[in-house]
Amino acid sequence: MFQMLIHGLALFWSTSVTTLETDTDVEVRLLDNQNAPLTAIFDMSKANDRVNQFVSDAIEAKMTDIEENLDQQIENFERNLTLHFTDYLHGIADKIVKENEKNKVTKQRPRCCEDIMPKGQNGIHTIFPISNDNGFEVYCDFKTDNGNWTVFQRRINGTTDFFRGWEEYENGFGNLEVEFWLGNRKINELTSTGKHELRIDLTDFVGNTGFAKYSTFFVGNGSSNYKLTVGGYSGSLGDSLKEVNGMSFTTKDRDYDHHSALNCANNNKGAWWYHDCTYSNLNGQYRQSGQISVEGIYWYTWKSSCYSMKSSVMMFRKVH
Ligand SMILES: [Ca+2]
Repeated sequence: MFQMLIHGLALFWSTSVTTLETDTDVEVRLLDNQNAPLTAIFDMSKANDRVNQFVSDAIEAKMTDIEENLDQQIENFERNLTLHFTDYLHGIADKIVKENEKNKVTKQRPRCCEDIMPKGQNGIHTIFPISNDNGFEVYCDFKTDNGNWTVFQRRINGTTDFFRGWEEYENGFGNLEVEFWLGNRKINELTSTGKHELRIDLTDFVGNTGFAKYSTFFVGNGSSNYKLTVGGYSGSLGDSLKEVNGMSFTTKDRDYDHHSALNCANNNKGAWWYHDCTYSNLNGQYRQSGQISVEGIYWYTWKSSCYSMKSSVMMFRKVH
């Protein structure tokens, strides 16, 4: 059912629509203002053409819109991609420049005593291990046995107390020019990069000297309680570290030794990689004369545990 207004007649028409002979003719029954039946025949062929044209125009317009829109989106995408790619390339270039600058600075910074130039006299230098950008001071020995040694322990006159607790041994104490312990954390840091060897030089009170060298030396980190790895002995003192290889560090306030009945640091009045307890005690008590019991600075395979040294120096260097 449908209604439509026809100009000039003011007729209302209602009723069904019937298709005539051709597919395009449509008969519509109408009523005039006296209710007399009238019939109007519409030719729908043009209407169909117009509908087809309208639909075709609409599709074409829509397609044009879509094409224009797509072109715009592709253009935006290309522009954004170019911008992002340019930013990305700039980012990479910046990183390369920064890395080169950092490497330049690193190259100028000595990582260990071996990197110090020129060598000159033994003495204190600031080094910058890989894991430590701030660096710290160490005492370098450029003379003994072809040099490049980092000294990490020295006893020469008893001016520094070595009977100390865990934290002080961890951080280090004393005076680098005189007597000191460099510190377990730094020793770990420095011996962690590459392979290192250890050298120990001892002097007694009548001028005898001796040395012990170990081709392998490494001190573990804090979570291993600064476990000692040492081996490959050579020298004149005998091997008094053999028993303590693989042991953690023990101080008077941290007992990691294997003696179940006592703390070896208290027993030997020192701090060391004690087993149960030890053939070496180079952080023991300083005595102005050599005679003392197991509390002194002793090296059992040279002078038993009853003789305390006049001097002790411990140092390491990188092995190539
Ligand atoms: Ca113990």
